[in-house]
Amino acid sequence: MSESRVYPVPASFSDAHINAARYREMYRQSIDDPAGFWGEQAEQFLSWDKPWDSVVNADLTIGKAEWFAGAKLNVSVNCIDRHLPARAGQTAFIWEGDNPADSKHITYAELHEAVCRLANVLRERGVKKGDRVCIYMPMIPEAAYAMLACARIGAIHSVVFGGFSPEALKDRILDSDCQTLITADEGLRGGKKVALKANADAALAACPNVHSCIVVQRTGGDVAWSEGRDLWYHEATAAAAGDCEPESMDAEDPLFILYTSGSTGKPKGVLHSTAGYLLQAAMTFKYTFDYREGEVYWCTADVGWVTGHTYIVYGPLANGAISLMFEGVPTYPDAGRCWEVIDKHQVATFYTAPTAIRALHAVGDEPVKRSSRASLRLLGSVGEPINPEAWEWYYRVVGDSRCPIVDTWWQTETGAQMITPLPGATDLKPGSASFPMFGVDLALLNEDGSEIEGAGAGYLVVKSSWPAQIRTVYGDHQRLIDTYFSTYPGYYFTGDGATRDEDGYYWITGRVDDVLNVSGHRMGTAEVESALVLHDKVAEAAVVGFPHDIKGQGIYCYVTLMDGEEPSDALKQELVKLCVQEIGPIAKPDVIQWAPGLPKTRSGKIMRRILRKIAENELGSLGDTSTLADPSVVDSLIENRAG
Ligand code: 6R9
Repeated sequence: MSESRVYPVPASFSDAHINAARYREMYRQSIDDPAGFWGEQAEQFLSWDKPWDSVVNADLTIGKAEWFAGAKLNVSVNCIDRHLPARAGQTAFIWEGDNPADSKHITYAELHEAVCRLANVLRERGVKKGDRVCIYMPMIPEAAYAMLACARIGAIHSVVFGGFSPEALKDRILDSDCQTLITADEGLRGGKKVALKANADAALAACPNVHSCIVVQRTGGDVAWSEGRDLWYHEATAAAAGDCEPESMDAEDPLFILYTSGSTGKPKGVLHSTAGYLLQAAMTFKYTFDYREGEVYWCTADVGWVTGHTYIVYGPLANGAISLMFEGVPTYPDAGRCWEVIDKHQVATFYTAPTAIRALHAVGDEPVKRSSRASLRLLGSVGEPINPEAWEWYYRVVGDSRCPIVDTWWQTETGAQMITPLPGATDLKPGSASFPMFGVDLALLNEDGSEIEGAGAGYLVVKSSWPAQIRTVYGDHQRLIDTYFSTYPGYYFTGDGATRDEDGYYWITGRVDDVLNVSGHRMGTAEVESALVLHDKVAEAAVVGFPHDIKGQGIYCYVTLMDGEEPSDALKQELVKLCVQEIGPIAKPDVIQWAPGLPKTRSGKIMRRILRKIAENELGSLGDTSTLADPSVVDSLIENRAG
């Protein structure tokens, strides 16, 4: 667990927004007096149309969180309009295209105009407050305009990752009954085109309620057209007014839905509301990244994930920051791309995922050393546990042993960072997300639900409400309660395990449920299993994760065929294709093992623990197999272990 090395706060951060004493004082206040603390933050960070009647009204036993009741505000005004007097000509977004020759700056004034025009187009198409709008986009500024245009008129956006398949897109559109889709002709990633409009057309064939599909022209490639339903973004926005009256929203009105994987069933539409989410996004952005006026900040996430929502769009813009948005991939045209971009745009803060760090580490130091990176001040990590080797490389080679690393733990459901070092306050331990953020009241629980005091290992839970807390699972409030608030009544259950060392540092050990983390992307084992059993030759499938050098976790599938069906390589390929088709390329299985039988208890429950051990090749520690209906199944699986 504990790494021996500790990296103290560097002298260059002695004037940081938050130092160690300030962290302790603010953290204490935030826990002892949440209403006082968050009330002050709310005045400092946001502009309100109407003040609140009460700061917080929450009850975790029923999953209820209500923040700033009675208050009114608009998110797009907070992210754009209020900055205009001082920053109209300042860059809001730097866009770096897939092709290194393509980049541009978008000022706050330009952002305002673009968002207003699109908001007007949406209104003209009949989109009103509370309507759901699906956004299926490449990483282009219009993706952010679309989110902010929804926020401006009070529509609820649901961004679906541009790498998802038509099938996955369709499911998400239908689940929240989105009636408007914003997409592009094609995306461009690593020099390859992604057929977004064609995917959208395939999805929309099964979505009769979608009345409008707004299409950004990104590549100019040929697309099919549905008259009446489809409209070109550039034509519609050119004809719309450049000013748009914002909708004054209640603090608790929904801002967005974002689908994420759980351990069972279909993806959950995590719903976030307006004020609490924006406040915590804004506060964590400023303090975690010690953001200074005028600095260039770069988060490499896709806007299809929560990190892109909170730390490319809402957190930075609420602070009037300069946020870099990157269309491409870290290895195109070569593995030096990120470091080149850092020099090109004088990036001060670089926030990425361990999977990218490991992949770039694997290529060696040369592509890094080609660049200067003198502008860098701070590095960040998010999405999965970062192994100490990757941490050390990131620190020494990328950051020249000069830049602290903030390893930020949080979730789609938490909305904003929950555990993180603060660069001016926290001595760093490689691999530890360290301490809770302001207002985050954590505990570690034993299996029986009792709290662990001091050092120990257990289930990570949150003890009291935080402003950016998930409000509901769209259309299924009971699922919110069942998933997060029932396992340990009175607590929010994260689904993660963690240890706490003698100094109080938290070390996240990973999911304790049937959720995989593949390259930082969450995926339920059940989702992959459902895709596999769609094949008519497949009788049953069980999917587990196994350690993967680059991806963190790989996907290992045990597949039982129907009686009389013969295993073959061709069939394996069909199954791989099926997963990609149903979910997307991120769900591509790494290993498929034919399993004539699966280890089951006498009540028919698959013993995943055993399947995990076999996939991990930890055959010495299979544990008790005597409760299995047929223990010999295990021997046969071991004998035929794949990969
Ligand atoms: C923001 C985001 C959430 C899950 C979470 C945990 C893992 C995220 C981490 C981390 C260790 C970190 N996770 N950050 N594990 N250290 N710094 O990633 O949201 O996609 O919902 O994933 O990711 O397992 O439960 P999301």
